[in-house]
Amino acid sequence: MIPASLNTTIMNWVDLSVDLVSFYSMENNVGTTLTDDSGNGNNGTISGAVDSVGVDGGNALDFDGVNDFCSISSVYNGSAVTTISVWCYIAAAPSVTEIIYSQERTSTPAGSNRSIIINTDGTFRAITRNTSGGNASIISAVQPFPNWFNIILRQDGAALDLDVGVLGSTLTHAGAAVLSGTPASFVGPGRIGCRVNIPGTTNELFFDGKVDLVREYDTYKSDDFVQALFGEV
Ligand SMILES: [Ca+2]
Ligand SMILES: [Ca+2]
Repeated sequence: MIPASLNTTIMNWVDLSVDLVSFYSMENNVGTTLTDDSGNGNNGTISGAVDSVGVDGGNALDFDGVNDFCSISSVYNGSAVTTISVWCYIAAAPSVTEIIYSQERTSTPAGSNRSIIINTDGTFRAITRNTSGGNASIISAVQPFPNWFNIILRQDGAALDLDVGVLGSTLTHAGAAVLSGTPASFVGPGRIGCRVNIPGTTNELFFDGKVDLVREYDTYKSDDFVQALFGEV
């Protein structure tokens, strides 16, 4: 049996940069520029969110739940195959549904999206869409607040997975779902901290909490890989 400490070391050898499309460590933002640390130049724009202490001991962005968000226009790979990992700090279950991360479909109806959501009952939800607007989604167990959480959405065409980890605890596979129909592809504008609609014109479901270490990959990563993502912090 491999000791837990050694196992952690092995997981840390996984190269988290392979297939990386974008990475927002929040360490290198300048003014309203959300800096992509992947080297792919997929910078975004910060609207309202402010610097705060991150899960990595560095910086995070703090969203007020009122009108703060980040827009990412050029990041997405247009694919139905992805792994998205987000760390977020949430003080308590929200009084209204909030969107932590969202991407827009290329096909109509516009605004239907692939999203990571925090529900009022304290569960997380991952959702994706087909080209007709139908969806598949997974809802996690009720989470312990306040905490930092690592939420990982994986999609491989029709297959959707959600993993949720609590800082200092374990990463748990929350479930899997199968999408009917033809999986939609996704492009920008994406959002961190609200849903993909034009802010100010609809119910944006703004996120109240902190976000750090956001990564998107253009492949469906293995269970070992997502454990390594969780083990990074
Ligand atoms: Ca604000
Ligand atoms: Ca950080």
